[in-house]
Amino acid sequence: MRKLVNAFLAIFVISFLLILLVNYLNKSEGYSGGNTITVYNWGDYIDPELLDRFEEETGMKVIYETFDSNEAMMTKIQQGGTFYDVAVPSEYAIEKMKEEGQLLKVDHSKIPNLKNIDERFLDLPFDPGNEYSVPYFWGTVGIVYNPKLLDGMEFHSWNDLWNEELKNEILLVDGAREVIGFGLNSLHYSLNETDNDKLQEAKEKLVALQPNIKAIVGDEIKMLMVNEEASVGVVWSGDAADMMWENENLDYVVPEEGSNLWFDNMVIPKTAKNVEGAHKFINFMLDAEVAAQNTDYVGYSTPNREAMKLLPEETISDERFYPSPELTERLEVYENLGKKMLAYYNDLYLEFKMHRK
Ligand code: SPD
Repeated sequence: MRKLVNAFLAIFVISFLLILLVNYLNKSEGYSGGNTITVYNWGDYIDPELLDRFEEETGMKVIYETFDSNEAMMTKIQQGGTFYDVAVPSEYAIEKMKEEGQLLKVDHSKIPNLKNIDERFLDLPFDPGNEYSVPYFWGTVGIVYNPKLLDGMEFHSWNDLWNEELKNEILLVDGAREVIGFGLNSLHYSLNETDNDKLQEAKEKLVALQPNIKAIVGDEIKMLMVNEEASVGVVWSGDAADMMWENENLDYVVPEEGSNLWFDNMVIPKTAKNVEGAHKFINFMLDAEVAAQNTDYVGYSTPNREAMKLLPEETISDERFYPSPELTERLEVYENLGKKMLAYYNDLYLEFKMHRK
């Protein structure tokens, strides 16, 4: 009898532990392997229908998690304990992750749709030969504004944000490089500035902007601008395009001093559990029709030449989102400034944030 009780107890304990393990793995840290892949992407950055379609077409299950800054994404992956199969960092983050040995090389033979990508977006300095990354979307940083709420006011320069009439009107995207970046741009300095005096000057200038800042926000910036709860926002271009689709009073401008040109690419973290599945997902996202549908949904600019052929002419000829060569001349790509300098940018950003009323 005692043997039977012991056997029963052992089965009970083992089953309980198994349930705990499965729950833990399925929870939030990206469980993949077998027939599952885990994708780690920016918020509001994919048409959810495409995830369903990928699952239907491949029979795989997608676990999908989001982040709101490169810094948050890199910290999470670096801390370990995550098993993301695909992540979507921006250029300077890709360079840093590569340097730190956090990425696997992508196998181009498993991504035949790479041929759909326009050559302008391949072989860029942050990843020569696209050994570790494959283009997803690209864009700029600029000012979205609502002339209807601002008596027809227009924006041409970053310095227009300091206008006293804009008290408590401005929303800022919550990103250290973006905010310190436009502070630097407003002073005609480089977005990759490392000179301490210039960086301090930019931070002080941003502190002086505080009375005009209504809030520093994440993806909710779109809802606030669309609902006309704020009249000005510093945003990524595709979010502006999405807002303008919802509210035709809005306009977007890349200021004359210049701004940031950024590239978000898909990568496979070293800790991936389903490398085969990751390649399948990347290849799927590069299909012309899929990329066109995704572009139409999220509003960002696509690097996919074949997808562009399927998009309405008014989308791809809109120079606010597909900038002309003259405008592109004034844009600058973030460089990987090294661990210490990136941490310094973050510190300056925190100091600026601490001056909130
Ligand atoms: N809501 C999706 C935002 C994605 C924007 N990525 C921009 C990265 C700029 N460094």
